[in-house]
Amino acid sequence: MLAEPVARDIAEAQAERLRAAWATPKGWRYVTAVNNTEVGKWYCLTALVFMLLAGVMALIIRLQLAVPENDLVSADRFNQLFTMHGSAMMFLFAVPMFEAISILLLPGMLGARDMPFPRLSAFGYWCFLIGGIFVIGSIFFNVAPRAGWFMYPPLATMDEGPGSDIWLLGLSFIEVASIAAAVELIVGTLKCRPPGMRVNIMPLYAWYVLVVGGMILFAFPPLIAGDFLFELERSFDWPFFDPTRGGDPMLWQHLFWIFGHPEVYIIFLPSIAIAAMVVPTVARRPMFGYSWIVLSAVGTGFLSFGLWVHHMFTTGLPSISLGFFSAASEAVVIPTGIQIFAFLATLLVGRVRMTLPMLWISGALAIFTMGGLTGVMLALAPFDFQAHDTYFIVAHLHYTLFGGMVFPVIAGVYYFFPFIQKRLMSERLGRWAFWLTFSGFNLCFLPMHLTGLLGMPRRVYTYPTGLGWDWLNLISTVGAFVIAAGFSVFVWDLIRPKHRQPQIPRNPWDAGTLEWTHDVPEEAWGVRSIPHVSTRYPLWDEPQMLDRIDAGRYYLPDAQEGKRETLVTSVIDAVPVQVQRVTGPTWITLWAAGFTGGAFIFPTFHWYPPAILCGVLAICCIIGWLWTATAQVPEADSKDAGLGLSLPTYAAGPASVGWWAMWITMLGDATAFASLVFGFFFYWTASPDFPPAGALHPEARLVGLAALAFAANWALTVGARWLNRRSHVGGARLCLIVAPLAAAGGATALVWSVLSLDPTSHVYPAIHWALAVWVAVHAGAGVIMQFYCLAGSIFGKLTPRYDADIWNVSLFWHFVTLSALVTCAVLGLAPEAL
Ligand code: HEM
Ligand SMILES: [Cu+2]
Repeated sequence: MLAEPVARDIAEAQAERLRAAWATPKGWRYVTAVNNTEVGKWYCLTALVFMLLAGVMALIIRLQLAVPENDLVSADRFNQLFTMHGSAMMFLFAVPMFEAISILLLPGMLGARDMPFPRLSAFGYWCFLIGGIFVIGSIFFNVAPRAGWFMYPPLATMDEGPGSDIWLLGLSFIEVASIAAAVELIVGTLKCRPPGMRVNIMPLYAWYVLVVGGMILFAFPPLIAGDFLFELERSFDWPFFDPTRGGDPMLWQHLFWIFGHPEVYIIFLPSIAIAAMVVPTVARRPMFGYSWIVLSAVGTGFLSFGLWVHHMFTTGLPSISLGFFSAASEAVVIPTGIQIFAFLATLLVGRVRMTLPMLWISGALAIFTMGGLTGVMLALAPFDFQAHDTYFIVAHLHYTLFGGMVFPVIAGVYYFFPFIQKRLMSERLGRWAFWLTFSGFNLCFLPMHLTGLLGMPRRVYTYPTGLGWDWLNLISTVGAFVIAAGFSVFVWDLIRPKHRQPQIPRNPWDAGTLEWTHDVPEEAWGVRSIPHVSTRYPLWDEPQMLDRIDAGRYYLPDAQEGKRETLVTSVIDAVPVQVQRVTGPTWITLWAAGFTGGAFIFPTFHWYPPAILCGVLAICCIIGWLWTATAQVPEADSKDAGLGLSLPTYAAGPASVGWWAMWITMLGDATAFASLVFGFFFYWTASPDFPPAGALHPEARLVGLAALAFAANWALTVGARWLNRRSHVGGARLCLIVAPLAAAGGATALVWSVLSLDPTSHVYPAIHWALAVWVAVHAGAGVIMQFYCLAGSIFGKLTPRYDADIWNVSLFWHFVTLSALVTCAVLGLAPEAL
């Protein structure tokens, strides 16, 4: 699997062409870059800045609590501070940080040139930046959300001012960006591995990306569905969580924690993934128990969806469910323990070098284990009854989050810094930072266990003296500032100018995985040529690989057409199947993100016309971006990919990465829809007056009509694809003209069927309305897609041979038709059944 060496001048000419194709824009156009290393760096830095801001808020919280009866900040300010601290740490730091690091490193680990959809990563990043500034910025205007990071109604419903709306809309916007990044990462892992890298030899990090990406896909949508309901309640008074009109605040708690518990593992698993890259390198031996780790990671992922009720032990649920969820919460210790023991085993049998990254990993293990132990205590319902909503919880959650996230991420920064800069961070400063942070952390949070057991509730802005809490709080505050000192040292070390420091060669830690072949920052092409891989640690097993990659002796050593290209391989065995053209620098993603931001941000102030305008403009930008850069008709059907291999340059349907992305996105979308349906049945089972006596029901005939129209639309869309494939272009276009009419008719009939119901009167009509609106909005998106295909067919972008677009659109409609039919069944049949 190696090409003959080529003459030096030919190799240089190839490299020049690659360099030109992958060049990062200079000057102010730099912001249009979409390359994963650039976007990944911005993403990491932004998440870090948000974390520092949230950290400053924590310091203010701690100052206020340092002594009893303090009045440094008012009660209202305090509420804003802890809400924003928690929300920013979770939504603007912990989850995005994983995606940021993955965007930066995953293509490297997989020997790919870039992610499959670079513009999508850039779009996700800009959405994150805009949304994050909006959410965090609210604290400077004294309008920040203040109902706690889980926004429980009715507190959050009754809160005057835009705070709760900022939380709901701003964070939904960021969640959508998180899902986009997750889709990209999953497809990247499944389809962009180097030839030969079967799933059972891919780096453990990639496995964790799959597991965590999948979890994001199933965990975030319930929260988005909840946000959707909650915002409808706040803006239009639809009473989803208002018990006086049939609503139920418990539904929010369920939806929130169905998201919220997996979220904890979404935060924690990527840190294990970082450790799984660091530990084998410092131990100088392959990771022990690879398949055990993979199985446990998958197992943790699954189990984490069955634990959410342990956050709701005190809400009066039946004791049978307390017992079940208590046992399930204890059970998750097993897969978590297996992963930790696998690390310990690797360290035990290896020759460990206590480098800086390893130091931070050891700190992480110690702290996380401690947090895990208090977790085991809290999973016992009777203990939780005592400790619930006290400082014991604050201690527990910070032990898990610092051990399971902050420390491993910092280890990752020390470990991967030379990947970005070819320079090492300072050993001396690193040790100072570690010991300050480690001791400060324990000084701050260890006493909180006791403060909590002595009865101090969380989220109180002050407390009277004489309860035995005074000195404990003072110690915690001192600890918090010691952490801050540790962090300052770390951040200084990170940003201090290092150009006088000598550059070191690539792979300073002598690691075995492919990311260290990347020649950053000099070369933006990722890898000079894409190697064939047959072991888990290719750089250890084939010491000449680096030189051969650089000599262009593997796949895609050239960019003959001046296009950005990477290899697509099969899902399980990584057999090369396609040369994928990936997108390059552009302004349009920035515009698209800006307008999408407007569409989410204006409604927080109830400015609907500009919001709608922004929405329309965002759609225009996205259409423009897709039209000009995706599924382009290639100049030739196939091309030489090196090593005598000729590969297609275009793929449609299940062979294409776009189709996979659509599938995965729609899984998430279907999960959000399922959460709404869950809401319907939740009310039905939990509420005695659902439907209320004498309630109006949706117009059954209209519902039936809607179902028929949606079915017809589906048949027409699939028919269009079928006809187009068989070169009946005229027939296909006709279908694409009639189908949108059917879809629009279906959506109209559905909304019409609920039109006489007053959604503000009771939750029964409100949930009908919510389902109808959900389907109608999706139908609208589907109609735009159908017209996009029609235009493609007319202007030669979609032909019988090159038909990826219509495959993706049919796939979209499979899902939306299913949700439309389920909605019709619920709306049409429920009145009969209830
Ligand atoms: C400098 C380090 C930190 C300090 C001193 C700190 C301090 C605190 C304190 C004192 C509270 C309780 C506020 C109250 O209940 O009144 C709190 C809450 C919280 N913290 Fe931190 N924290 C730090 C870092 C973090 C990190 C890194 C994360 C997550 C990655 C985090 C996530 C949270 C969450 C989710 C809450 C709950 C907020 C709520 O009750 O709504 N914290 N923090
Ligand atoms: Cu939990």
